[in-house]
Order: sequence, then C-alpha cells, then structure tokens
Amino acid sequence: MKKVGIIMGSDSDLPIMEKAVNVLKELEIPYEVHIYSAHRTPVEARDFAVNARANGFGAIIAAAGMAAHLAGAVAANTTLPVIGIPCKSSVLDGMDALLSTVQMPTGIPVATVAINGGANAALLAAEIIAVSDEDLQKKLDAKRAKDAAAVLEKDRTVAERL
Ligand code: RP5
Repeated sequence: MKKVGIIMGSDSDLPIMEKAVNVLKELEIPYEVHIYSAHRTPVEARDFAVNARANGFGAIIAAAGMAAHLAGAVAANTTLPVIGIPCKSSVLDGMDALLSTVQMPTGIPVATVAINGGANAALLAAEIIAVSDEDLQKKLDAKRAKDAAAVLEKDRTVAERL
C-alpha cells in the first residue's frame, strides 16, 4: 500500500498531527512523520516533496501555522495530492494559516481542511489511497458506519435523559 507522508512545520504542531496519526493507525495505513519547515528547513522540505513519489508515498499531509507556506511549498515540488492543515498557533486564531494554506495559485492545488483538522486530513488521505485499494475502501465504509452508529447511540442517550 502507498504511504501517507505527514509533515509539520514545528513540533508545536504535534498535538494536531497526532489526530491524523491516530486515524491512519486505525485504518492500518503506513505513514512517515517529519518536521520540515518551508522557512526554517526549506531544502529538506523540498527534497521530501521531490522524492516522495519514488519513496512510495501516495498522498502528503502538510501542517503549519502562522505564515503557513509548507503545504504550498510541498505542492510546488510534487504532483502527488497534498492536503494542507492550517494550524491555530498565533494571535490570529489560525485565520493567518488558513488563508496562507488555502489561497493557492492556479496550477498548484492544495486540498485544505479546517483549522486544526488533523483527523479529516487523514481521512481524506485515506480516501485518496483507497481509490486503488479495495480493502481500504471497505475499512473506510466500516469506519463511516461505526462513526454513524456512535452518533445514533448518543441520540438515544440524550432522548432518554432529557
Ligand atoms: C509554523 O510556525 C509552525 O508550523 C508552527 O505552527 C508555527 C510556530 O512554530 P514554533 O515557533 O512553535 O516552532 O512554522
């Protein structure tokens, strides 16, 4: 199975990325985690992106806060799908990272999830890998059904209590 690359601009982004890691673990998707910064370690970030397809990756999740250029910088150096997570890490409540991540110029797409949306980023990466992996498609369908059942259970509990 193709791997998912998880990269983040700083170890201060780790709590958000752990949500992504947990989803990939649950779905038994292989992954690698790295701290690469578009600004502090631009050479390493570029090298990762340039070599990602040859290194067995099928999708890349890139998370950064503040002037969040990591996802865009990675997308500029690969035609693998890149999913951007804007991280809430500054006085602007993540709006700075959201706009920096989502407003990509035509030709270099980044699929941007919600601010701090680590779990959805991993689910989207899984859906991308599952396009050519029937077993993973089944796991995603089962997870969707399990998550829906959990919500319906909460519905029953609330209806009984109130
Ligand atoms: C970004 O700046 C990182 O992705 C992080 O969200 C933010 C702050 O980084 P630190 O100063 O905490 O390392 O590049």
